Amino acid sequence: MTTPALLPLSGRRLPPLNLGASAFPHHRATLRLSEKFILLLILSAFITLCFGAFFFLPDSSKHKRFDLGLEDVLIPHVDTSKGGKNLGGFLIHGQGHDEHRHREEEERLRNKIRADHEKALEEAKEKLKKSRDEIQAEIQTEKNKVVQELKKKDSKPLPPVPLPNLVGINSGEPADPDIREKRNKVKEMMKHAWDNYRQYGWGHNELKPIARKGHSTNIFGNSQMGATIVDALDTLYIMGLHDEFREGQEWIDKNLDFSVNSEVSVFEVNIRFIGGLLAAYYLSGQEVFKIKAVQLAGKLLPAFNTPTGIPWAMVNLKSGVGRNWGWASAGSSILAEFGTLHMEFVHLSYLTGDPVYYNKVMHIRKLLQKMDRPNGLYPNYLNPRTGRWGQHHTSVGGLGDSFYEYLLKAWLMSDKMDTEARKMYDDAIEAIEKHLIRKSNGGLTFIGEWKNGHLERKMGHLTCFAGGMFALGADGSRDDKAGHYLQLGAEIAHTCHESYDRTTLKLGPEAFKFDGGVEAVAVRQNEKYYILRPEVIETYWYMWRFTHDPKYRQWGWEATQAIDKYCRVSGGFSGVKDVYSSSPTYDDVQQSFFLAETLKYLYLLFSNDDLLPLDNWVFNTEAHPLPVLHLANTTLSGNPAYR
Ligand code: DMJ
Repeated sequence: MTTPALLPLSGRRLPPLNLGASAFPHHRATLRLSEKFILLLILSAFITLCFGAFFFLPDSSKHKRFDLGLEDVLIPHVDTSKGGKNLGGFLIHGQGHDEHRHREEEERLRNKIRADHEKALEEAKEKLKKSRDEIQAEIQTEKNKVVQELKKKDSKPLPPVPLPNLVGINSGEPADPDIREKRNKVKEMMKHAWDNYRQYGWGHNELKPIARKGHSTNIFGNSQMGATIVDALDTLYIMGLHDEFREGQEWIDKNLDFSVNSEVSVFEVNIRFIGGLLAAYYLSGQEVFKIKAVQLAGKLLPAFNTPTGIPWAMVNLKSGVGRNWGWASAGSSILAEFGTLHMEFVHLSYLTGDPVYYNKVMHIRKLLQKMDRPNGLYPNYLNPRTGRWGQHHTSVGGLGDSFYEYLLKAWLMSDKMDTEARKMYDDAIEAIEKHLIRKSNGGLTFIGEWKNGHLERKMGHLTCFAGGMFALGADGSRDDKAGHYLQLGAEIAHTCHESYDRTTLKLGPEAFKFDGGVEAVAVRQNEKYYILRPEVIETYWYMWRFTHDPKYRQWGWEATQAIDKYCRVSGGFSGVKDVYSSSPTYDDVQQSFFLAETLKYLYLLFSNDDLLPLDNWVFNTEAHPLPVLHLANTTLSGNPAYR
């Protein structure tokens, strides 16, 4: 005979309990009624016992749910060496004394849970007596407390390091009244740009000077990070606009917060925010800028978590998740982006004593050194997953530009000790001269772009920065070709000036051609805009510093007047959509780099050379000056400064 199957509490069916032959071998025949009855009695007693055990033994998960630090109390019971056994959460003790202690403990816990419940209920009742506003105010106070605590934790002072030699932070006032007047005009333009941003776009990333409201783009993510404030700080300082500088500092101190769920461009945030904050720190000595720069840098580090260590283009500041731009050659990272971190990251390691930043950028350099380069050129795209080049496109303008700039500046910033960087620069420039630099029929030197095996005879406004770079790198060049590179810089400056001079507004187009009878002129409608970019003026300034040829000040003044005439509106400065049109329309954006770079380079052009001398300061690609670090060879991992 077989009894009906027993259903355990879990609901899973057990195999039928055979109480026949194997259970009672002497009664192979059917069992008598009385025996059946006794068996049933035993069974029901057994079931009752199981139920009792289930309800009365302690349930550890139940305790944990209301636990207020009770775990510590429960854990010692799981000590099997003292005779207790841990059976899937149930504790069974072999000794009576332990059992007693255990029951007492259990009772204590129950009482505590009960008391906590009652307390919580009381508090809830109290809360409900309050008005909605009162409750909200209380929640806000609690939140603020947490934020303040976090801030205190994040704002710990960094270990002091010896400040580098900070020379040349002076007024740089020129003696010549005509030059002084021009310089004052530039300062007035800065004030106009700042005041309007202050009034209409404060805290936003940029300003829409016509709509008179804030503006932003995806490079800054979806948060109001005050890009214009951070980018403009050092220009304000240099110009002696100290009240404005203090306003900016106060905003940064109180509002600049990087714990935001926002996906930003690693490159842009590095050059504008970290570069801007570091420069503001070195110029003013205000600790807050250094602290903010280090906090932000920490948020960028997860972008380097790729199979190769080549960082993603974008990173979410909160989650640390990175990714690349959808348009960049099959998910590649971009040379000018991952190759434009070195200056800022070396300074971060210097100021914090933490080698992590330095190691990240040196890893990129080492990886690039190992790679084959088609014709000695660096392609613009590199896949961070495979470590292989993407599309073979080389440019000294957009996508490539500041990579070359940072090789040269890494050498200069290390007080010319980082000879590895200088060699990489020299090699790259030789290949660029051979494959990309040509003379037009009309005798204009231009830098084209290498695209899939052929040279495109087009030059971007962005490429015009290279005139200044060649001049800056002339001293110390291979085979002592200083004269040659200074001349090359002058030729590029001349070509870029032509690109301005051949327009109606005397402002340069975004890109211009040297093809089909066209020289230094934009052909396509979507290349005719000017968005307040600095590169041409940047080259004028470097050329001025190295040659003192007055034509550079003259060209700079032409650009100043054109910007003031055609880009100035009552709400700030705006880009224009067509530099060949006599009635241009505005793009309604006041770019943060207009305050960081364009106006700063103009101001320096009309200042004395002892304001931020180039022997002591190196300007990052966003025109933020960083001091030369007189360190031992920064390419050596044994350098004590980075140990
Ligand atoms: C700036 O943000 C930097 O100069 C960058 O290197 C490229 N160009 C823009 C301004 O044109």
